[in-house]
Amino acid sequence: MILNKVNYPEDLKKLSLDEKDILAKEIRDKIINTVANTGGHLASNLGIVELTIAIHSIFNTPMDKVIWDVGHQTYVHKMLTGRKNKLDSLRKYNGLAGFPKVEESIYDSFNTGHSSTSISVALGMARARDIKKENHKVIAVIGDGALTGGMALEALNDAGSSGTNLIVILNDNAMSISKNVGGISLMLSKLRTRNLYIKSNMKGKKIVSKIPLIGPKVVRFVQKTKLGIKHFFIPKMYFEDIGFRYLGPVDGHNIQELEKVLRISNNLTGPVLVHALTKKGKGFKAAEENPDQFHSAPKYDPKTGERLGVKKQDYSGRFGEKLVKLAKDNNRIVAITAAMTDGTGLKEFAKKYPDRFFDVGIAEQHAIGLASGLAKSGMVPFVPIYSSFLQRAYDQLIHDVAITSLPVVVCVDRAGIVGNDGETHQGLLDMSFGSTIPNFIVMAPKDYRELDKMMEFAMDIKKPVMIRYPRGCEEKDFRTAAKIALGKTELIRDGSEVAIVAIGKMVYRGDEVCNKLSEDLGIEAKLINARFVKPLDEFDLLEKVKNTKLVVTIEDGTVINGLGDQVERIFFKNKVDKELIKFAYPDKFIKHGSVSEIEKRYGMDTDNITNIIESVIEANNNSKIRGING
Ligand SMILES: Cc1ncc(C[n+]2csc(CCOP(=O)(O)OP(=O)(O)O)c2C)c(N)n1
Repeated sequence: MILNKVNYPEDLKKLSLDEKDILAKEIRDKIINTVANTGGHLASNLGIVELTIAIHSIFNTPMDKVIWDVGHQTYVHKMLTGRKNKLDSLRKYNGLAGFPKVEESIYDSFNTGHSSTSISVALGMARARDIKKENHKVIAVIGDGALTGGMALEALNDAGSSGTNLIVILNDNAMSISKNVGGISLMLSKLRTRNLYIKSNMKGKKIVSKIPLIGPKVVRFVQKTKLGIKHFFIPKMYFEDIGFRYLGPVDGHNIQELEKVLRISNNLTGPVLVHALTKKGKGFKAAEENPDQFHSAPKYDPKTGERLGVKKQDYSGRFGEKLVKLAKDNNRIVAITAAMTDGTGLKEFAKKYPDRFFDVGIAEQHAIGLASGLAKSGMVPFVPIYSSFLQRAYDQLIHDVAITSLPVVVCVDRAGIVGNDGETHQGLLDMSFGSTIPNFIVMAPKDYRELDKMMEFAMDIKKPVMIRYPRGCEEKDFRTAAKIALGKTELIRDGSEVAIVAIGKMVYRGDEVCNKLSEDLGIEAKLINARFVKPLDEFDLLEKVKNTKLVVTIEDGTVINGLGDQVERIFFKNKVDKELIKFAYPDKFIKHGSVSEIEKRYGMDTDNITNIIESVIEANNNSKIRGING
């Protein structure tokens, strides 16, 4: 095996081109077999094998800095930079991260996870290098999907006119998670045919020149206007017009060609864009045929590609199903996605109502801006965005939606701990930042039925609303369908000793804790479903907890400014003297691992919550007894 001989880029540099081709196959096999067990971003990694080999063959990493956009395509890079023997631990607790991490390797120059950041970061590093009079290369590797993001376009705009030495490698597979969309994608698809155009042009010239009398004239005319035609047919001019030297397109699976073009880029000065054409899922039939399904793959059979485990309906699926139902009776409902049609459950909506569906590319800011324009003009936009990606659009939520109090329904998918994708993908901040925005209503359902109710409520209330729900399935159907009233909580279980106020999926955790308290100590605890983080009806909450001295909050978010803090503020404002324990995640970035491992690590599991409540109750009882006994 060639792979056995390769641990670091210097080993790669000793290989012949033939050996590198064999290595590419071995890397693919290893990734296919490993990701079958760990799950992960299979298709993007299979598509970038040769390009990664070429990058590490030509550039002098880690002196030269490579910034991987999104960072989901770095499994090959990790294998070639000293981590191939740890690949089995990918995305697992204490294992290799699924994204670049500076704390994991000196070959990871920058942490990524969200899309479209690489060119900005690379330009920053290049400018710092120039100021410090250093002499290394900075390379941004960005996909055509990520290039649709506003931040990437802002960076191209800045970099192009900067004159700074910077190499942008565009890994163009014509796919975002699903098929790429938008004008940039159209421009790239014209560029992809560039070689074909030149070839067919030559062929055409030969044929036309053979036509008697008019033939030569036509050829002369074509030659005279060639520049204009070139502008028309070959829009490489886009990159050149904004200040980049454009190299390509090059076959992204031909290591020899790639090395040739990267060598040229390495010797040029100023900003350079290398355009590589790749195939997502390359070398694994199932992934080539369904690259979207293997973008972020669950476990699968490495021989057949059959996905293992039957996929039950999850929150995103339920959201999509309900939206289709609502849209049937309300033709003002529109849906917007930022390149996540499938992930957010909008596939069916897109099929049923193509005129009311908008995929805007990886453009969360624009998605919210677009929604506000639609809302101002009488539409009812539903915009499902993953919690961590919604962070991008904080200002649009404030400036475009909330200040005018427009009826935009932001559906915050993957809220809370998401698990294996780690820090960049955990959805822990949305309740906290959502609550800071005046006019926004922030709510979370405990199960699917309540999600349906909240969507109806949001559609009717005509105000800015966020509804947050977690990754995965409901844990329990609580079978309550009490009407939603603004700010009002819902009593799920009655009790006396302790009141547990929980929100979203943590209502189930509260339910488990109640069961355990009952089993362990024979205590009946009160369980209150908060439903709202904001507004929280003070009178309603105080009334529900008035008979319990101990109040516990449980939420799947940061402890800063979440449900617990809202409850504490209400107690403080109303001078209510109660003991409050807040269960939430600390003010930290939380690494990758399974959801249950993370919950345990941060004391958010049923056993820990119950133990703490029990110890407080016991301590209080003892102190009471001590008090009685003097
Ligand atoms: C801000 C943000 N929004 C959405 C995503 C989810 N996401 C991860 S990869 C991806 C598609 C990236 O496409 P591309 O850059 O072409 O890379 P490819 O996987 O095709 O190689 C998307 C939408 C993200 N990571 N960041």
